[in-house]
Amino acid sequence: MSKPLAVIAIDLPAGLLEDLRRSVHPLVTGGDPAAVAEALPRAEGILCSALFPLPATVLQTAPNLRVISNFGVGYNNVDLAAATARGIAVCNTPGVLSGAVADLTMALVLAIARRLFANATYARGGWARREPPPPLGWDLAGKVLGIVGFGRIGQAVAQRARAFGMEVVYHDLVSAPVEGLEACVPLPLDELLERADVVSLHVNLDPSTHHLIGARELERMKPTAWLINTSRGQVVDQAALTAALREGRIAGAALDVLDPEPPAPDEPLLALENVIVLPHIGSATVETRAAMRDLAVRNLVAVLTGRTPPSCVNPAVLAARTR
Ligand code: 8YV
Repeated sequence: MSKPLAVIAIDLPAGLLEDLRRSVHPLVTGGDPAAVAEALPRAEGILCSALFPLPATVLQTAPNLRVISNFGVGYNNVDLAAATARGIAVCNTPGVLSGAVADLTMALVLAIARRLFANATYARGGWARREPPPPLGWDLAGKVLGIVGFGRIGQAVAQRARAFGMEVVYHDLVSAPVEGLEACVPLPLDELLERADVVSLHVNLDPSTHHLIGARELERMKPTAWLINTSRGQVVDQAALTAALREGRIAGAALDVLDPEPPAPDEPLLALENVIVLPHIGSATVETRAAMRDLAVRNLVAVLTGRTPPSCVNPAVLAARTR
């Protein structure tokens, strides 16, 4: 029997590609957009980065598609309604990257609190002159971290912040106590914004979270507070954030995600001193990227060989197939 055809739009290590070839025939490997577009009309599956856009117009070019296996937890790149209507399973890689994203978030909290970037600049410049002294930071113990989105990643951040002695408040649609995190306090969003010394965003991007943080929300934050975003750029109204930062209405922002990515070279946020921008590296560790690749391959192969994938966001599609 011939093997199902798939587009593999990320680089896979040789061993994993060999495993995949046992049950799937890769039409393309690697992320060349022209090669991917040419192969899509024949593909039954696609494995791609969670940042690779798959709107309905692109899905229409792929009449044989049965599975989209995202290399990432976010799946806002896919028109889920259109995929579901077509019976296409949409899979993602939750869990395996929570620790890495939480570590990065904590690194940013620490960098903000201890003014790491300002002090590193000082060491190269003003240290020899000794005056003024290096900028002072602040202790984490007793400070309030406001976590918006208390899913796997938000909870992993909370565990780390609690270990540093921070108070954690959170906002989520569901606020049932989480085992081991009973000390974390659920709050309405406005109250969280008013209380937090650092606000950190960990929501999925969907219509309900698009521009969740805009001018009104930024207005509620303390002038000394920082905003961290490691979720998706579009969760924040970037123009409103830029204005708030320029006018000193909040102290600063640490952004691992922007809208769009990559930003234009003249993106104003890149030039502001009270902003740290990183190039979307939340999951970018050797171990985590390997675990994400494994899970994405398992999802793809499972659907294409008629088995249940480890992680599917529209499982009703699979149930419908077995009926
Ligand atoms: C990207 C991510 O997938 O998991 C997500 O939702 O945004 C990231 O892990 C990764 O950068 C690959 O492009």
